[in-house]
Order: sequence, then C-alpha cells, then structure tokens
Amino acid sequence: MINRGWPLLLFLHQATTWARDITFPPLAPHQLGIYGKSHSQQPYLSPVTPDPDLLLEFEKFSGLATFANLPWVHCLSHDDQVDKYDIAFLGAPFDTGTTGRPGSRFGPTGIRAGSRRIAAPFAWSPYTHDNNFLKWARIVDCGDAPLTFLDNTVALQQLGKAHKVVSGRTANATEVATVPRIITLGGDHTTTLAALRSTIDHWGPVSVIHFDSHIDTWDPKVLGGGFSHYAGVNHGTFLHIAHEEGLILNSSAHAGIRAPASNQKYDWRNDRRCGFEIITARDIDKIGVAGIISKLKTRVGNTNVYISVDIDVLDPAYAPATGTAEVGGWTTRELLSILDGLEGLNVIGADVVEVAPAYDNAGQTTVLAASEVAVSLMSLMVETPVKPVKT
Ligand SMILES: [Mn+2]
Repeated sequence: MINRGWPLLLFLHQATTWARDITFPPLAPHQLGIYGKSHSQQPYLSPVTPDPDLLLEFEKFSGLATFANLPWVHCLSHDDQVDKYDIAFLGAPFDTGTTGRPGSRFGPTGIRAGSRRIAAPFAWSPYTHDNNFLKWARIVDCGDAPLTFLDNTVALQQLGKAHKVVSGRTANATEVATVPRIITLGGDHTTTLAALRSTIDHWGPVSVIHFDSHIDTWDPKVLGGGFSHYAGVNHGTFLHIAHEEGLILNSSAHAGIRAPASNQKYDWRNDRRCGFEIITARDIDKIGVAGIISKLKTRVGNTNVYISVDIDVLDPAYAPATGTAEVGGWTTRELLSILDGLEGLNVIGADVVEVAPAYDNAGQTTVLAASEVAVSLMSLMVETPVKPVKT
C-alpha cells in the first residue's frame, strides 16, 4: 500500500528547508563559512566545493563586499529568516540634509570598499594582542536601510524604523547582552537623529560623544529653518533637535571642533544649553591624546554613551572625501588612539558619517580611515557589554 502522505510531507519539509536557506544576494563562500553555527570555531571551508586540491576558502577580495568581510544578514526580513546577531552594521545612504558637498549617500558602499582588507581571521591587534571579531559577539552587516532620496522626512522615518527593527530583535549571546547594538555607516550627519530616536527605546537618554569639526547643535532658526521647518532638519541641526526631543543627556561632549559659528555668542550658548562641552581640535596640542581621553571619560562618567564620528573631524589631508571639510584637524592615528582609549565606556550605539567617496583620492584615504574608525567603535562595544534600561 502506498502511503500518499509521505511525498507531500517530504515536499513540505524540503520547501521549509529551502525557504530557510535562501540567501539573496548570493553570499561568497567565506561569508557563509566564517560564521557558521559556532562562528569562531568554524574552519574556513567552502560549502560549495570541498575539494582538497583546489580550495575555494576564505579570500578577502572575493564575493560581494560586506563591511570587514562580515556575514550579510537581511536584518529587515521576517524574524524566522534572520540569523541572530549582537552587533550590526547598518548603512544609511542619505545625503539630502547636507549643507556642503553632497555624496555621502554612497558612504556605506565606500566604507565597505575601504574595509576589504579587514577580516576576522586576520584581525589580531598589534596593540592589545586581542581579536574583537572573535569574542562573544556575533557581528554582522545588515546592508543598507532602504531610504527614499526624494523626501528627507520620509527617509528619516524609514531609517528610524529600520533602527527599531534591527535593535528590536533578541540578541544572539543573550547571556552577555540582550539587545543588539548598531553601528551606522553614513550617510550625512542627519542620520544620527534617526538612530537616537531609536536608542532611547532601549537605553533611555544617552550622552553623545560627538567627534566633528562642527558643533551640529545649530538652532534651526539659525541654520536652514529660516526657509521652512523641513529645511531646518539637517546635518547641522540634528543635535539641537535631539536635545529638544529629550534624547540626549547634558553630559555630552564635542571633540575636534574648529569650524566657526554664525554669530559671536548665541551658537555657543545654545550649544551648552543642548548639553555639550567643547574640546577643540587644538586642545590636543596642549593636553595630548591622553588628556582628550581623560576629559571625555570624565564628562560622560558611567552614563550610556552614543559615539558619533563625523569623518570631517580628521584633517582633509586624512579625510578629503567629506561634505564640509575643515582644515586643521586631527590625524587618523590620533583619532584611532582616542577612540581606543575610550575602552570601558557603555557604548550603546555609534556611527561614522559624512563619508562622500566621490571626493576621495586614488589611494582611498578617507574610506580606509572610516573603516578603521568603525572597527574601533565595534571594539568598544565588544569590550563592554551593556544592559538595556528598558526592554
Ligand atoms: Mn557633522
């Protein structure tokens, strides 16, 4: 007697399996191989051709580009189709809130291109002899949030929703930290507002450590808002708006400031009112890298911290590819030393923004710098797991 149920059951089983196995866009073998079921223990064997004579194993420059060759996860898909993660890179291709040269909508793509030499198996630090890619955290690249490039209001709402979805899932290593943390690859600086509108859900109001040559707390009445409310939400006003919305604490700090204000007193007073202390670019000549680190750590104490790095904090010699470049900035080494020196802070979210690759040089100076900045931000998150205020 033929059991007619079996073929159907087999078909259903296979259909379920196929649905779970669909990966689009197709991943390079190494992207599937590095982080399998137990990611740090996986051998780098190709799942496609396990041929010992001609291995198709991990190679940094093959496959589609993810940040630092991390596995790609479609973080905006349905729960049952998303592998768990603890730290997620999320691109924000948005540049219509910029007041200078546009082009940072290509920032996420550019930073990924700059990160192609970075990969988990070859990421042992010469300074700490540690490898933060291979510790407790499962770190992934979520690709970019789909953002309209024709309406800033809608795009920022889309980005905010993407942040809420990506940070709203249960983390992978729940015994360490329950809420996934996001590192945004920008995108102009307005994108930070969408991130902060999401971080408050889990972490409450946060101190912002804002690396930038500009204060970005401009009152919309001063910058753009004179034209329309719509124009008042831009990459120079987002921190003012974040303050007004109660998203940030009065223990925030700027680092690397050197751009002029639009008036003698109001902008600076307004900046203090928004909760910021200023560390100027030239302060490093007086107090050094250690002094900057100490000031920042003292300022934020043990509050939850969001670190936002506008790549224009670097001198244009080190980061020419940005929208509003200001000369007289820090070197890449100084910035990386300062970031790594912030170890121990409760970093709940971070970004590196204002990378506009069209203005980069043939040596990719800016995107190389932005990639390393992103790795340093990721390392701070791995070094210090943080418990959410709300769940
Ligand atoms: Mn900025």
